[in-house]
Amino acid sequence: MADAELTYVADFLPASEADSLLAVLQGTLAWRQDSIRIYGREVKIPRLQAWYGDMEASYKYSGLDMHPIPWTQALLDVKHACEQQSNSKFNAVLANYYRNGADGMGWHSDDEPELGSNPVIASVSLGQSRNMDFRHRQSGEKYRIELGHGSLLIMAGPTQQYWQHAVPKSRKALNERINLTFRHIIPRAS
Ligand SMILES: O=C(O)CCC(=O)C(=O)O
Ligand SMILES: [Mn+2]
Repeated sequence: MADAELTYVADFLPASEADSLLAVLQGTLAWRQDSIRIYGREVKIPRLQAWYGDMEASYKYSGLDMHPIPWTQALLDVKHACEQQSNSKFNAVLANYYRNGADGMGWHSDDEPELGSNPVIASVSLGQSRNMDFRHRQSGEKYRIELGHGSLLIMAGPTQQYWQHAVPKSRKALNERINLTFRHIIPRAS
């Protein structure tokens, strides 16, 4: 892919570790279904989310003010593994819980100002494999990759500047999937 820097590590977590992490996160994270305003109407987003991180990492996501909950040990362990693999530091994670094929995430880039330019984002996938689609903002060129159980996708360099990504809904009866996207939020001056 031109104008992108993507690394996919299929076997980032051994299957048994990925299995137990999925169960732990399912049972222990503070999952919530947020709403966004579209044309003045409150619409529930089609997935559950939870935002964890260092206190310095407050963040706006799709117009929502997200205040991080302090790290759990399970999240810290994955964070450290992601930091080693990507040679980067993270201070927050957005956890996404896709309950079935009717859950998904629309086209967007992770290009909020709090992430700075050329952010490194480490994205761990657990459970049901789901597709991630990429679409180049200028050329419209498209790519699809499948994000498997225990995998890591690192997005870096100009990826967010030139490409949008999405997790499309599916009419198939899909099982649940948890995704963790580790980010580095530039602390706000206050
Ligand atoms: O679920 C995924 O793999 C993608 C999540 C994502 O793009 C995000 O949280 O910004
Ligand atoms: Mn994203």
